[in-house]
Amino acid sequence: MDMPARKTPQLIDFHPPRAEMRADVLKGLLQPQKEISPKYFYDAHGSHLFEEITRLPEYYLTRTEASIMDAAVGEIAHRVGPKAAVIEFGSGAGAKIRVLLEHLHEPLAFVPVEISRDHLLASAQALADDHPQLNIIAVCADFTQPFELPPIAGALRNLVFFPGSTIGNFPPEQAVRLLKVMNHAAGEGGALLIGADLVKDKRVLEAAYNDREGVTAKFNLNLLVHINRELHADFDLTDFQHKAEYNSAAQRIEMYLVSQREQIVHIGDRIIRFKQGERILTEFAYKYELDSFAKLVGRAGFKVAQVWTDPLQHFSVQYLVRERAMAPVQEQS
Ligand code: AVJ
Repeated sequence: MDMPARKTPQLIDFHPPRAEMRADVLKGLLQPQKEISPKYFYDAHGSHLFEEITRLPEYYLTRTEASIMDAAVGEIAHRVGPKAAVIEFGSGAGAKIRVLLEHLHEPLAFVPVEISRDHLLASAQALADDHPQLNIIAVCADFTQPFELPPIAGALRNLVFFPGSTIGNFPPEQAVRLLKVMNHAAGEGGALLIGADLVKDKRVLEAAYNDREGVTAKFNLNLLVHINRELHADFDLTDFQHKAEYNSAAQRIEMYLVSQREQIVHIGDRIIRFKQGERILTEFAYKYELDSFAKLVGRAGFKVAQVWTDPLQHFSVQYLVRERAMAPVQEQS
């Protein structure tokens, strides 16, 4: 039997060069509060560890969002209407888009935007095999910076999809800046379907980021492995410890790597000094109240049209319509 010709998705590659990562990491480590961006968690092993996190009993986010999506996808498809182009920011392994694409009415195009090229290509190819009629344009880019989206002929609406509460990684000012990029991507008449984690009992939150198996600790420490490999650094993993705590005043989980002793680390030809107990900030995970989230997205020209939550109100999936056009703002660096 003849196999049908396999369509290969188009790739648009804006992958940032290594020099950019080096400058960014050094800049963060030279601040009084040392920090490394959570976007560097996601090398191949880090992406694999994150997949493992999503299956942990304590990590309620992914499975709660999936159950909300399962219940809401009919209403979502109705709101989106036919012949939409779906643009997913940070598509990862591409698991979340499937339920949406299966329920949308004749979706025209799917544009995954993802910094990990391997993940992007593998998931785009798998989707192309299952949806031969769908125009798939894979964009390899750091979506925290404005980037050029390919034009999609014939789409009646753009739907930006940003699941997983990845928005929680960004402090309010940065979140608004990113939402403006999404506003621009959504375009005239467009919408944003976004997953946002909600404020809840501190014990539930802290358990989700301090799992008993220690997978989150491995995920956090793998950041240093990634930097060692990519930037010729010599972080010793046994000299740093994972820490995650909920800051109730700021309504966010803060994740750190804590130096276990006074030490010196080399990054190429640069030297970084650590005191004992000094912490590198590696991630924020903001948690929201529904009204403060509505205010946040309002600053980026979006209006909340519908919110779906789970019975325990642990997580929310929100359909935002673009009310006002917003120009994306380039980061000052
Ligand atoms: C991918 C940003 C949603 O904040 O829960 C999981 C990443 N970090 N465990 C989150 C993460 C530690 C995750 N987000």
